[in-house]
Amino acid sequence: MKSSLIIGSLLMLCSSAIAQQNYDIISSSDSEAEIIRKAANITPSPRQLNWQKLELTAFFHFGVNTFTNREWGTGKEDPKIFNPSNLDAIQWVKVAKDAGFKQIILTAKHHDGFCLWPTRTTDHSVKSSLWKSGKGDVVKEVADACKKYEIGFGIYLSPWDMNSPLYGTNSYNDLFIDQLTELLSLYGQVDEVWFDGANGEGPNGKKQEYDFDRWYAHIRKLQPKATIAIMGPDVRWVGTETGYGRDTEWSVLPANNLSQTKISEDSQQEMNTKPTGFLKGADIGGRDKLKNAKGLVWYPAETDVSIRPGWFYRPSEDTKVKTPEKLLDIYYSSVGKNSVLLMNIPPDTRGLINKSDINSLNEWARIRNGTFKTNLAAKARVVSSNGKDEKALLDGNYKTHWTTKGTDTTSVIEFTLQKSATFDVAMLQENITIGQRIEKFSIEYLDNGKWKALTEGTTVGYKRLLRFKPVTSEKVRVTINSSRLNPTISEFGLYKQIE
Ligand code: FUL
Repeated sequence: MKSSLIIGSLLMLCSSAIAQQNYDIISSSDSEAEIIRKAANITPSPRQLNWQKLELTAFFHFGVNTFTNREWGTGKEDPKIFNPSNLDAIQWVKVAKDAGFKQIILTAKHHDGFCLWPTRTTDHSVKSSLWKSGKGDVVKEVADACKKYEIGFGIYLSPWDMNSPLYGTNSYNDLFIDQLTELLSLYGQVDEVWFDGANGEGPNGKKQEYDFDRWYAHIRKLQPKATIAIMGPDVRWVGTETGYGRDTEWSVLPANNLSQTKISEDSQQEMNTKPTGFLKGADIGGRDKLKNAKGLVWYPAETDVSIRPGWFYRPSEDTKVKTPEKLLDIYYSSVGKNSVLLMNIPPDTRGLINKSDINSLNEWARIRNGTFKTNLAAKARVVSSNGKDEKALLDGNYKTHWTTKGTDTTSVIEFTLQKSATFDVAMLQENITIGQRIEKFSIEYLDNGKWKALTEGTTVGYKRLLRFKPVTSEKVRVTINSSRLNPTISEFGLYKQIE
């Protein structure tokens, strides 16, 4: 599929059923100032907004690779090797829910083509395995567990299929549609469909031309609320699988640079550590990137990472599970940088999440919950230069926001705490239902009557978290140095990270 067609469908699909617009067209007569004004007014679609608010989502990579200790299978695996001794999807989902995840995504089919549900499209599935004498359905068990715990359910369906004899022919696109039909109509609500970028050769050495347009339209028809991620129009891959997003993260990007083909080529590696292709670079949506744009689109970043070195479970990695401190750092560098975190927690050969992973997740959740429980600025007195609705900054309601009067794009907001407090984390949230606008800000604190620099940043977006050495003060001020249009802030917070 040509990338220009994908971009066309990106724009078309983004536009369906939205009140405000999550894209805009640039005309050749638009000045640079007009392009920036347009960018500042682009807003997420309702499904993109709901997705962004999840903040934490989890991946379950599970399949034949779990039993072969491989990252990528071959497609030639005997389905009989899939035989978890004690599979309990309720345990998986409870572990995820307890750790704060709001949605999970299951690898219904990975690149090896083995299907975790008894599909009618191939025998290469749980149906041919020894597990539950071929009568089991992992997709159903996970979907039901998500309903029980009231968290979102998503599916990963790998376009690349190393097993299907049809791969590399037009009929594969039909087979893929049939697989989508099963997954999107037999298991209740599906909240996210995740298409991997990896696209290698099938069993006959052929590569496939994916019919993305047809797949997207089919998903919209069967599950209109589902976001389509990565090789899809709603959610963008941040560009690395390390868990670390960029400091400057714009959700509005030039549409003409969005080559899905390029994403696909760039992800032909088992574990990406560096941004590749057009996703490379510290800032992919800044003014210099927009000035030659043909169109603009809301295309927010998702940061995916595994809690272990690999995506699938291996016993040898039980001692290499990321520590709670590392997970915390990843949290600040993904959720705290205008992105949604997608963390993989791979079930083991028993079909259970391993103790080592649970311990790390629980401790991580304890630190996060303890830290963000008390906003030390909650009862502060607020004044701002040429600003309005200061109360909105601390009302705990994302929908209300502070902004500037007239056409001001800069401002200083001063917070006087009820009493002096010690803090080492600051939080800012822009109201993205108005648009993403802030380009540069700094935060200072009053120390013995003198303002001292605390931290600074560029973009804010849905959420920006900043860590610094603990300081004790009763006055803090946020300076917005530059913004694409009137800046907005929905919420502000100061916190002390707990031990
Ligand atoms: C990559 C895949 O190749 C990995 O195996 C994994 O599924 C990851 C989430 O995406 O592109």
